[in-house]
Amino acid sequence: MNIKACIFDLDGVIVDTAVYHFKAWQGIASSLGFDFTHDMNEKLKGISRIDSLNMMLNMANIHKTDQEKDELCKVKNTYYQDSLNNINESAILPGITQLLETLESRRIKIALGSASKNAIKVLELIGLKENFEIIVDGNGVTRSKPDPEVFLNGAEGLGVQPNESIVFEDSLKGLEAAISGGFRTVGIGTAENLPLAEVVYGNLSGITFDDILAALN
Ligand code: B16
Ligand code: MG
Repeated sequence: MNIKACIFDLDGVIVDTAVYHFKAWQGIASSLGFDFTHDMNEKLKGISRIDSLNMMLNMANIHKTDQEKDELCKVKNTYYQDSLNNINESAILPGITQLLETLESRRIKIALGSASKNAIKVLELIGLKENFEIIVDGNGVTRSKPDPEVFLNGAEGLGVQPNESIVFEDSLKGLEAAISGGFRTVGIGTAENLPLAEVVYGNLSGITFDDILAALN
């Protein structure tokens, strides 16, 4: 195995913002008169804003026009951006800072592969923007995860092959994207929620890069 790069998802892998997406969607659901549960949220993780809204409306059997959907997406993003006021480097998830330092010292390339259009703002707020050589986010892709576009663009930008790169993901849709693109995979979460990952960690606290390489071998 010759790993040359790591490509990280943002929300739920680098930073603890998945809960803010969840709360923002809960606000939208409650304005539409239904409860949005954790189980429903798990299905939305990793996909674009509009795809998330469409999935949520389908779950609740609610029909909206394209214009109404556009408005609901704007309101959801306002809720989400309001909660970003609380974000600073303390929201970086356990083990991430240490792992990024190790990767840099071992000259392993680092990219971001996120569905979020707020990715750069979040990276700036937590002070990690400069750690990423390539940032591919929701503004730079045309197809949402589980399409591999976001990760393939990241690998291409870094000049590495997918099978030389590890994708770190907290969502099933993101893992599907990584696998169909031919990447190695690390899941962040539970094996129950992320059965497709080659290895799953609850978080990366105390997990070294060598631990990860050994687990993928
Ligand atoms: P935005 P990731 C994803 O980010 C989130 O998991 C998902 O919940 C969110 O709907 C999506 O970004 C779009 O985010 O509304 O900020 O453009 O996990 O791919 O880093
Ligand atoms: Mg995520």
